Amino acid sequence: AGRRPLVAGNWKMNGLRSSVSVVEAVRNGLTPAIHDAVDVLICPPSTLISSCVAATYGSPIAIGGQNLHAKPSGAFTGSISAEMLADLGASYVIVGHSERRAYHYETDDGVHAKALGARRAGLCGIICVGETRDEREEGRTLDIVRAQLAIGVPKGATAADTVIAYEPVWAIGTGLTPTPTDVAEVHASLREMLGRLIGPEAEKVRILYGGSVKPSNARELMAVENVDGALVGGASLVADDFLGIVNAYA
Ligand code: G2H
Repeated sequence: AGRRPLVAGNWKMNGLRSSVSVVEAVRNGLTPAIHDAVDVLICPPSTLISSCVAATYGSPIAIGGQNLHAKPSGAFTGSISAEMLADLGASYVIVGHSERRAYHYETDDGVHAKALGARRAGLCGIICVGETRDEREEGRTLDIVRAQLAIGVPKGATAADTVIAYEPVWAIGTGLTPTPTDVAEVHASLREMLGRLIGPEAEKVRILYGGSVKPSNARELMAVENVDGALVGGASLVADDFLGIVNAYA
């Protein structure tokens, strides 16, 4: 459906100022031909957004946040709004990553509010969904991810303001990945659910796969129907690994 692949790095809580050199190395490793074929995004910790934006100035690499508060401003000590991320030059923000859901008790309603916040500030929200190992073993994967999508995705979402990321919780940081057949099944079901939620626009929305994506498995995952890119954690911390994955999608 002519969806442009997106490869997004999620640094999680990793990186000091010296890590901006990784962004510089990624920038230097990307050719115009790669940029023609794939969108590249790096989501460093909030503390590094400014310096990463500066390090990618004039390049098509986008910089994003990993989380946001749903409100634009107010008495919310320690929180960062979409407006603040946008003000720094971020253009994307990850919403409802499983680690936020697990360790910070984020709910699907909270994800919905944050996705609205991202849109309000002109950011593209990457809404994450995924089942736990128990849910998969109980055969509830599709029910779980479809419900997360139905509640999380705001009405009127478009391909410009929304990306979906399917991240099976049991595959995150574990080295385990679902089979291409499993990924295809989930992504097709998410696409179908998106169609119910937002109509024909669903065909344009990118659905990323995330969870232990590495240079060695990126090509196989990217060949799966309805996989429109990758959300990369651990492997995005090493420039050569991240470049290897970007190359697989180019
Ligand atoms: C899933 C992924 C990136 P990793 O959390 O969001 O991390 O690639 O380390 O499994």
